[in-house]
Amino acid sequence: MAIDYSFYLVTDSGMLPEDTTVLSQVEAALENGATVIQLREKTADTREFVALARAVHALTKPRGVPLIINDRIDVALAVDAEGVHVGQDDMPAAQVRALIGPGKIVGVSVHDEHELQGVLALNLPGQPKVVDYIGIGAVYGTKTKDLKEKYPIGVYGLKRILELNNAQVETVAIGGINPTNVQKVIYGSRVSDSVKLDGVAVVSCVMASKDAATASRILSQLIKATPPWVHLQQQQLASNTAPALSAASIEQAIRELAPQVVRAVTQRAPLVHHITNNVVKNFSANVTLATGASPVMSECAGEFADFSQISAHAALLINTGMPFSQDPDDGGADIYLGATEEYNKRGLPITLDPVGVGASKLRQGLIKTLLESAFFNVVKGNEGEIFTLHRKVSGLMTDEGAAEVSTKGVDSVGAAALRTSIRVGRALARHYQTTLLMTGAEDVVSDQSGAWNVAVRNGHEYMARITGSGCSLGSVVSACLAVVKDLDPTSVAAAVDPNFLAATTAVLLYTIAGERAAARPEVRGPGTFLPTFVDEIYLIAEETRKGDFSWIKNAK
Ligand code: 3NM
Ligand code: MG
Repeated sequence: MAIDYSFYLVTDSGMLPEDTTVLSQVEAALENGATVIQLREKTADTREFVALARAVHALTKPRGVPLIINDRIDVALAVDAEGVHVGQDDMPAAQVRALIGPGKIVGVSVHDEHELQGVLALNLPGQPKVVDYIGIGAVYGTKTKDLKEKYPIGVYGLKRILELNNAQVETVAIGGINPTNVQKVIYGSRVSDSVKLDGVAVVSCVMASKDAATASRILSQLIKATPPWVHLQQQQLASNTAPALSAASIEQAIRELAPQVVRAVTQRAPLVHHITNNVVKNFSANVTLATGASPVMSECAGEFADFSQISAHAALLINTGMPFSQDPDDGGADIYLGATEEYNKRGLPITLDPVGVGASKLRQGLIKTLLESAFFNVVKGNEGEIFTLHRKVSGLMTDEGAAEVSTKGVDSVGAAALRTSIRVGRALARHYQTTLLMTGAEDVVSDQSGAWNVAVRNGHEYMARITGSGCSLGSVVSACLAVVKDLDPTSVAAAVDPNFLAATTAVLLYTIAGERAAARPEVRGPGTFLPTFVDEIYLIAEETRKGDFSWIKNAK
């Protein structure tokens, strides 16, 4: 009989809130969507464990939910549980199967490719399975289990294991999974319609919850729902084999559509919710207003849900220039993830600006957690930041190109480096399934399929001499993202990825405004440039609103 592994709860009596028991938490989860229960009691005496197992079985069995016992084959046999789960240091799976017989479920923990091969080798062709499913982890850092040397494998490590398993045994992911990241775990690891996770396993997000019923219900809904951002991923899967488009056809599409995006910003006045750093808040707010959009700045988790519902045209910008916490493991990722959850689940666009990712390990950990937990429509950064993402965060970097990239500063790009930039941008865009914008002397945009790549040559050196010009470009990207869904990008010859269109439009508006400002007679240096730059963004937006699209002719 097929087992529904989709919402797999693992118990832990060591983290129960006051006035709850393992039984009460399990019952709340069963009433709210849990499809498998694993009893994992590392410290219980045998008699106590058997009694608890019997009581839990009395809850699961009438509901048709399998009860799986961690490690203790004797306990599983004693209560006639539906299965056993063993770790790599427990009794070998073949022995477990021999003891509990053919009709039961056997699961094994797997942390890497080597352990996967060990498990797959046990299942011989033409014979009943020794191992039915694997628990793959830890996906994220977790305080529930001491994982010793075993680092979190991340969503992309998980995906590699799913690929190698190739649906030979069923799969659940475990480790640090909760409502803020569960959809990324499920969809970010998906290889194809048939090679994907069968379920997610959680401990603390239910067992340590004061309201296990609500926690379970929220998790169950997220597991069942298809996230609004998934259609973009599917486009990517479909277009992975598409040939790269010619530069001329990309340019033609952008010239046609970019003014329409800017006009939509002036018409819709989208909300751009910033979680950003103190240095640039004021400037970013002014730049946002100049485009015709409305800025809001909030780092207050309690209002993220409300902000994400103020307008159908809203976008979130996350700028990591001021991490929230001292925690070297994640730099306060919880605050950011509270916001990404709200915007992701409503299908509203999010931009990530990984400011200063090269500066500290804390930021690298934070940004890795964000990229592996949420879906970002656009990731934008300067050359140094994007190369750091590639080299130190993504795990993508091979020796190929390493020397070339590592010797590059953040200030200038030569002709050879432009090729490197495009290659790195494209690799990251595909890896993170996002549009990637790398700013530099030439700004490079790559869409998530790798088919669309463009380099923009507009701008002025004063832009690098005022503070916040990179950060505020993120505001303009977000404003464009918030309205781009209203356009019909299929109306041009080649269908344009809307995220790519928004990012490219923002760069063009921003850098052409910079050029125009620098050319004004009253501008004598960065100080006079700054207010004039804001003026020119405003003036371009105003011209465009009135139907004058001529500024786009300056695009290089
Ligand atoms: N096994 P939480 S991680 C029980 O990687 C367990 O094998 C893991 O707990 C593995 O959902 C883990 O609270 C703990 O992070 C998962
Ligand atoms: Mg064990």
